[in-house]
Order: sequence, then structure tokens, then C-alpha cells
Amino acid sequence: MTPLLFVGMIGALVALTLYFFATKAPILPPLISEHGQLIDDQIYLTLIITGAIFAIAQLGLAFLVYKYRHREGAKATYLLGSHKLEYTWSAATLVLFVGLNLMGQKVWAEMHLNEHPKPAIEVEVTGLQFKWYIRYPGKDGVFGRRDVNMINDAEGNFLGLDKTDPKGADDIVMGSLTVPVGVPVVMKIGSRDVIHNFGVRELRVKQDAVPGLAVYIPFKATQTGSYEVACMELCGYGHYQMRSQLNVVTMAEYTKFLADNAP
Ligand SMILES: [Cu+2]
Repeated sequence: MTPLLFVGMIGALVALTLYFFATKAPILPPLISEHGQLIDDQIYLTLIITGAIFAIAQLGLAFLVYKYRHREGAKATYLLGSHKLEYTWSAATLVLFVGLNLMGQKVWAEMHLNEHPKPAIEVEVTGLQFKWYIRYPGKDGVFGRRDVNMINDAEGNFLGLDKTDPKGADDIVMGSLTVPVGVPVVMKIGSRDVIHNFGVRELRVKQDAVPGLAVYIPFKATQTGSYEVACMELCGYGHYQMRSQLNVVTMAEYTKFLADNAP
């Protein structure tokens, strides 16, 4: 390959990349949650910084390929490299990556460490190969007891619900998640078997469902509609079909949904 062709290819690659930046190509799915804006800002900030470094590095490479291309009669020289430069850009990379992570802590802390909004609608999300089960606490707002010894797949008691617990009498178990728009929701995410991952791209929620752990994830949906819930952790041979649906509805529709499905 002639050096000039290589230089042209690098130039085209950089131009194409910058083109997508310049035209603000939609690289993320539509956003339907309140906290999601912080995540999007963080993603774009990372892309802008790494994009700029990418362009500078590639154009630098193209320049050097052109400048030191093979010419008749020219003599090759041997360079030892520069330790100072190596240290500098290694340190700069470290500062950049640690810095971006620290900046991302804010939104992470908001979801995992801060007090969750109250009052909030609580739902329980349980993953098991290869389905999602969503439990609503019903009218009393309290979940009934669960016991692993009561799990009975043949009888359809996949979650091990204790049928003798009066608190659980009004609990509703569904295969999809329905929540009202504009209201804080807290999901209690868990798993019955292996590690799954509850992911809704539009919500900007992606959370591991870990057996033996209850992970609480708050969100507030800002737009009605139906969105795909996908398991985002390879969890077995049926992983590809482990999906469900998130329905964001109005408060009136949500009340009707609970009434319609009440046991
Ligand atoms: Cu899964």
C-alpha cells in the first residue's frame, strides 16, 4: 500500500467520525426518565473528549506516515523513543479516566446511595431463566412473604409466594411492568437462579439481578408508551428470549390496571 493511500484512508476515517458528531446523529434511544439526562450528558462528555483525542491521534499518525514515507535514497534513522512523553500521556490517560469516573459518581450515587423518593410506588422485579416476573404489592402497599421452600413451578408459584400470608393476598404478579407516568417508582430487583440484568434502554436503567441480593433502583418515567425490557446479561441458552415490556401509562390507567388485575 502506498503511504498516500494509507494517509487518505485515515483522513476519511476521521472525517466520517467527525461527520457523525457534527450532524448530531442520534446515537442514543429516546429518553423517558428523569435521571437519564445526567447519564446522557456523561456519555456525550465522554464521547466528545475521547472523540477529540481520537481525531488528534489519527491525524498525527497520518501526518507522520506522510512525513516519513519511503523516498528513494533516503536513509532510515533509529529513534530510541521518549520516556518523558510515555510518562506524560500515561499519566494524562489515568487522570482522564479516573476523572470521568468521579464525575459519573454523581448520577450513580443518586440511584444507589441517596434516600429514595417517598412516597414511591414499589414493584418487585424477579428474573429467572428466562422470564421476568413483576410483583405489585396490591391495595395494602405491602408485599406478602416469599419463601424459597414454597417455590413450585408445577403449580405456577415461581416466586415462592406464601399463600397463607394475608399481606400477600392482594399481591399481583405479572409478566410485564406497568407504571404511571410522572410518579416516582422504586424497583426491587432480584433473581431466582443466575445473574440476569434488568435493562430498559429508554429509561437509562441497566441493573444486574443477583441471586440473594435485593437491589433498589428508583426512576420516574416522563413519557407514556411501551418499551422493551431486555435481559442484558448472558444468562443461559434462552437468554435471547428473556424479554418483557415496560408500559408507562397515565395515573387513571394505572389505577384501572391494578383494579383489573386484582386477585
Ligand atoms: Cu436473563
